[in-house]
Amino acid sequence: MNSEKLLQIASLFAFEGEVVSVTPLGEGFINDTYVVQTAADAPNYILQRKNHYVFPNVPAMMENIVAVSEHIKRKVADPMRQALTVIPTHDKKLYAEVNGNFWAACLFISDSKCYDRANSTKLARQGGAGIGRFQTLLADFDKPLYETIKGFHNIRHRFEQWDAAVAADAAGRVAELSEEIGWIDSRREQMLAFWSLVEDGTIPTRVTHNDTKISNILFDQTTDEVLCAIDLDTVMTSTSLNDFGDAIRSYTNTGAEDDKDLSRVSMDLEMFRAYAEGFLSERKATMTASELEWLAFSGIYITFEQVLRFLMDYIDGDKYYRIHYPSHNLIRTRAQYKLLQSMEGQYSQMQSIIKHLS
Ligand code: GN1
Ligand code: MG
Repeated sequence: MNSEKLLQIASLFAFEGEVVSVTPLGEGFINDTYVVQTAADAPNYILQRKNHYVFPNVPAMMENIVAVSEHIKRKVADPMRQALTVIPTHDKKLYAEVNGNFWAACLFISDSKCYDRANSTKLARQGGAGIGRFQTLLADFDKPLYETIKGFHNIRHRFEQWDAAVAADAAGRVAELSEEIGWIDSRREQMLAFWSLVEDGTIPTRVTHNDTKISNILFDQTTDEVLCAIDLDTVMTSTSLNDFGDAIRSYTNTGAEDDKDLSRVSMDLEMFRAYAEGFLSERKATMTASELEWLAFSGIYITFEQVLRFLMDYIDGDKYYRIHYPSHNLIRTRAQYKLLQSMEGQYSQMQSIIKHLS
């Protein structure tokens, strides 16, 4: 999008100071994100075009984000840096609708940094503590949250979508994917059995982030402590295990999420231990026995779900995730599958680590 258009959109929001530039930021798969630079002493901002295909009800999603952020702000020492501050439009809306696209803005948090990969066990421990704290801060949040993506981490729902996608074969790719499709089908019963424990209440639900990969977390520039979870688009009620599992999928991977060299991809057990230590230091006291029992499995569950979602999008013809080349979703599928196998191979060690820590 050209910079004049972006400046025009930025002018709809109640920013302090004169906007001098709007430039792209980061590698999100879903939304388009920009930094809004302002003149002199005024703060900078984040401007996002929310993906309307992925999030059908952006206004309701923005209400979730504000409600959760205000709740957190009331409890933390530095509310402007430890929670998101949504900036409304001049006419006091939480979003601007421009030619059918939805835009939203928030304050750019100062002295913060973001990582694409976890580079030390210290960072993993901080990340785990940060998400544990996020869940603890929201433990008494009692307003209903809108379900921004239906059945987001619900594998029963995902299998329904999967069966429909394979049957439709929209991009004509199913015939060449029998091996990969087998990876999904062979684990169907196991994954549904886990999810039925959430459905029957054996595993409780709470307010959760649902997209805890490391690039969605802001760390303090100097201390590397977690400041704030950003990307609150998927804050919803779900099992808190999903936040742990999705982070394990991200922090422990010795390769990239879309690594073409599968020999680089595996789960680093020391990173697993460190993330678990951090997470449990905040959450242990409030977790049920069933949550602790299934905590290690949640890494496997979310990584499996990610294999399914990348492959399903490839089968669908690449409609959901942003891709950089035609086979990108297939490459992502294979790399995440390699990670899944590595987790499955180390599952008993993961379980003993959790047992030892809890
Ligand atoms: C997407 O929005 P982003 O890039 O943080 C996706 C996650 C996936 C992730 C894979 C709303 O996250 O669920 O795990 O890509 N978010 C949505 O990296 O689908
Ligand atoms: Mg996201």
